[in-house]
Amino acid sequence: MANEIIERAYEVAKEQYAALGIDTDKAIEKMKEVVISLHCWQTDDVGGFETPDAELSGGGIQTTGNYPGKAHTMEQMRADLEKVLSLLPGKQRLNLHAIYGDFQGEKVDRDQIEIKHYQSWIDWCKKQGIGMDFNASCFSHPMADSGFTLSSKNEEIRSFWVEHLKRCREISAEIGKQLGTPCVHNTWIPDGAKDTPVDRNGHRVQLKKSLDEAMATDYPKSQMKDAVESKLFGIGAESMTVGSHDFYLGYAIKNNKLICLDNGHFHPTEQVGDKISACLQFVDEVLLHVTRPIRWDSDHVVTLNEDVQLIASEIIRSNYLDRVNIGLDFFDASINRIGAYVTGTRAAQKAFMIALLEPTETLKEYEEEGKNFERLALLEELKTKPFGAVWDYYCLKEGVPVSEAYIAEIQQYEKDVLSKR
Ligand code: RNT
Ligand code: ZN
Repeated sequence: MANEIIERAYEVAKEQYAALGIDTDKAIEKMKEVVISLHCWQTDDVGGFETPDAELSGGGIQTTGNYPGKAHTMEQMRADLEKVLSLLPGKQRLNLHAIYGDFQGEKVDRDQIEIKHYQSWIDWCKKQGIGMDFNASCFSHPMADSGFTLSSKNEEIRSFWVEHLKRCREISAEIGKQLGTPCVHNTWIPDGAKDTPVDRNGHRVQLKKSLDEAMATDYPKSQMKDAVESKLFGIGAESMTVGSHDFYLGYAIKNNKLICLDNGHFHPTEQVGDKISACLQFVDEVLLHVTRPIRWDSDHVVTLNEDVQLIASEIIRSNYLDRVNIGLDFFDASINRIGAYVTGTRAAQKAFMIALLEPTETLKEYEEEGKNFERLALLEELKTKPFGAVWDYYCLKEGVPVSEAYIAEIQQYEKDVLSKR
């Protein structure tokens, strides 16, 4: 598309939104505050670098597909991430799992990791000018094979994971310190039961004890922030999840932690968008794992659907951008992974841009006056306003491929780089 057409379309869109009282330039400016943390694990199907060609195993999460070209080494992963960053407008962060350490061919077990194993990632982030988030990896490990980690009744297993978590938090604090932006550390564990357990309580007592032990050290909020991620069920853990939403919401409120809301982790008709303003009455911040569950927590590539739209709109309507940390959590191994990444991230960004182009004040007025037909009608009409022209112009201004132009760039990258792996 010629720049001139993009600019012309933008001018028309600008006038149309102005008629609704919306300043599109301001919306574009506000997109600076929409910082998305890129989950590194879409580049290699949650494999990690502990052993050559490590694969996701256990933990009730699964990737499906074996599309060629996945990242096998740190260099490949960084090249992929750089490609992704070059195709996205706005600012991002990196979200790294502990299994992606720079282990230099050494076998470093999870209870042995140190800051030195992540220094090259910190340096990489510094070079990119981005912040970094971190995650304990409590899956794909023999110590997780029993189905229980931090909630295990086996003391050897439990203390192994407590040590891992302690170290991950310490590493996170150092990451935040070096990069000058707080590192959000997320704890998710797969613990649960395939069949109806009798001692649910026993495991929850263990989990609380483990979290208390692992989080005993306080770090300044300027360096790291803890998040805890709940889940409804996992494959092989269909009957009970120890770290359920009730459990972690309680833990987060009591201990002033962030609650992580992954929109694949609830009953299918529950809306994470609805939970944001509920949780934020009681916790300072939330972390989001934006994903697309299909029939189960399938972690499909995010698309611009109503679930994601509600999440974005709720944040913008309530002016909560500074209390919500936006992360992604999808991993599709059946298509070009870089393409998956860029499409999914752009979809999340688009949802925020649409939210920023809403005449919220007018809608609120209708609502307060009981004019519910008017509210419904305006919400419907907004769906066909020329949002795409604003999005395209934003991409143009940001110097990234506009609209579908990124497809060709990814095809080229596949030809030049991915297909040679
Ligand atoms: C699993 C959780 C968790 C993981 C990542 C890899 O169901 O969503 O966030 O997907 O930590
Ligand atoms: Zn998640």
